[in-house]
Amino acid sequence: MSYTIIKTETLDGVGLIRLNRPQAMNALNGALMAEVVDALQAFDRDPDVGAMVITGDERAFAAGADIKEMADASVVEMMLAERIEHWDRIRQIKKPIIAAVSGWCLGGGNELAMACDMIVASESAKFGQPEINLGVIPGAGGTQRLTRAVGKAVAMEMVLNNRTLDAEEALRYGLVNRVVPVERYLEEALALAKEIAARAPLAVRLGKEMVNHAFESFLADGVADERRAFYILFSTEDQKEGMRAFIEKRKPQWKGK
Ligand code: DAK
Repeated sequence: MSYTIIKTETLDGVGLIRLNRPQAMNALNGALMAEVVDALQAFDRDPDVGAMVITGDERAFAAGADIKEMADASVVEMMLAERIEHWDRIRQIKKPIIAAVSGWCLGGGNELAMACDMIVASESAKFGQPEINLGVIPGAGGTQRLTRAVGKAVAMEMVLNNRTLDAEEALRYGLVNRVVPVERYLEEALALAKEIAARAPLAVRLGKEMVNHAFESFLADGVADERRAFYILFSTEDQKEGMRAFIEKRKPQWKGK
């Protein structure tokens, strides 16, 4: 399969996926997400691949879902959009996925990193859930996985007040596995993936499944509730204003309705 937005290759038993929309800070539009999921599924089926790495570029892992794509969407359009299923499909991937993160890792970008099994961060990585600036909340597991990863106190600040974590804070709070100099973050993630890829495949598969089981008990309910809450915000004037203001590069005027 050839892709137009992502780049893929296989290195020493590791499937590498590079998000490649640098002009948009790797914002996750529907087409990009479809390619990511397709590549993950292909690597998951490939007997020569034991683990995967998803990365962006030095400036941005991904700056979130594509605001320009969803700014004018209605509740119904958001609910019916195929991109929603992409996130569920990522959860079905059986082999381990490591996110190699540098630069901005925001909104849906942070949710994609958290949907992976481990995160290797460069010293320049910055993690956040800035949806509140757009008049919405995280809609792809952000409120749920983030809270389990960093705890309630930090998650509340990130979700309600756009607190951004630098790489060292993210390490301290348990969001990432390790922090390395920017020149080495991808190399480090690939080396970690290669080590895991060389381990007993079935044990790795069940190990991943069981750790996620512990992490995700009751998560499905939370994600479903979060999704409904996310849709509801698309019926507010503040969502339209928040996203329009971003595109027009001005401060939003909140109305609380
Ligand atoms: N969407 C679309 N375009 C984006 C973008 C985004 N998220 N982030 C950046 N860009 C574009 C900018 O518009 C700009 O494009 P041009 O103006 O050049 O055409 C280009 O990338 C470069 O960005 P900047 O000029 O802004 O670059 P700076 O270095 O000044 O700032 C920044 C970098 C990352 C701090 C800034 O771009 C920024 O604040 N970006 C927005 C971050 C954000 O708000 N992210 C959250 C988006 S909402 C769901 C699944 C997922 C989601 C929801 C539901 N379901 C399954 C239900 C996720 C929602 C979100 O992620």
